[in-house]
Amino acid sequence: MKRMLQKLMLLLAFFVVLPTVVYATPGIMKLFVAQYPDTAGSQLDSCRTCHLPAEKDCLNVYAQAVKEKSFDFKALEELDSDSDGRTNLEEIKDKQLPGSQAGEDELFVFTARMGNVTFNHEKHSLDEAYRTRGKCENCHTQATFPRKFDDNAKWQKIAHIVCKNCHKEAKTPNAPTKCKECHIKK
Ligand code: HEC
Ligand code: HEC
Ligand code: HEC
Ligand code: HEC
Ligand SMILES: [Ca+2]
Ligand SMILES: [Ca+2]
Repeated sequence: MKRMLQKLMLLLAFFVVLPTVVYATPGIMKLFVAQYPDTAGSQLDSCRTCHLPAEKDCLNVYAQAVKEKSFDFKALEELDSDSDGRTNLEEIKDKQLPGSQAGEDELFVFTARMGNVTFNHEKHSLDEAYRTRGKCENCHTQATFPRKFDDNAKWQKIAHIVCKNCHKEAKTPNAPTKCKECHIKK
């Protein structure tokens, strides 16, 4: 349990607190980029491709499949590991994340009939102005959002409490409180 915790802290440090630090075990990262050279320098050229959102042993659903197939990337190309309707290969070709429903790193778009809500996770977790700096529990508790972006789940109730309340308390026009400020129709 303690080891697991240490591992989690380690990963957390790499992905959330120190995203620019290069870590010294890039082996699997290199394997991936060698398999898909077009991904070099793209958002997929990042540990996040396989390690966020961590589901089991610090691996996301794509990485679990990678491990299961003993790093034979081709064997997983036709799967849709993250259930967002696109195969792993289609996503990799488009530089989209095969193990997460987020379209871009740290940018979650909740599709809604009212208009889509775009949530900037990085700013909400790291930027002082968002009043959450480092306090993951402002949003992640047993009763609120899980640490996995899932656009297929229904978040209206929780979002209208957690997101709206803080925005109201923040008392800044930068924190939207009106329907059409959060729900943007294209
Ligand atoms: C293509 C997917 C992929 C990428 C990209 C990737 N990893 Fe991994 N990583 C894995 C898999 C799969 C395992 C588990 C290997 C095993 O258990 O045999 C793993 C294991 C690890 C572990 C060991 C965890 C443990 O259980 O001890 C660390 C640490 C780690 N990766 C860090 C990184 C870092 C840092 C990067 C970026 C430089 C990275 N990984 C990029 C797939 C990936
Ligand atoms: C202001 C609210 C907020 C704060 C603060 C916040 N998160 Fe999140 N986080 C979210 C929401 C919303 C989601 C998407 C949840 C969903 O779709 O159910 C999410 C998703 C995630 C995911 C999954 C990413 C993915 O690609 O699926 C991880 C990992 C995560 N959070 C970690 C953290 C950590 C670690 C912290 C603290 C450093 C933190 N969060 C702080 C709101 C927040
Ligand atoms: C703990 C407080 C807090 C929570 C919880 C929170 N926000 Fe915010 N949010 C802020 C603040 C403060 C700002 C304005 C920051 C500034 O002054 O630039 C903001 C700004 C925004 C903005 C506009 C600027 C941007 O970043 O795009 C959007 C959209 C937004 N939040 C969506 C959400 C959604 C959706 C949730 C729930 C999943 C949420 N927020 C949860 C504090 C919060
Ligand atoms: C702080 C941002 C925010 C504000 C303000 C806000 N919402 Fe939402 N709303 C959300 C989020 C996030 C969801 C979750 C979307 C999902 O479940 O994928 C949501 C979900 C919904 C849904 C269900 C999903 C759908 O398909 O439409 C409805 C309806 C809705 N909101 C209506 C409203 C109305 C009406 C208002 C104004 C009274 C409002 N919202 C204000 C963020 C906001
Ligand atoms: Ca997919
Ligand atoms: Ca995806």
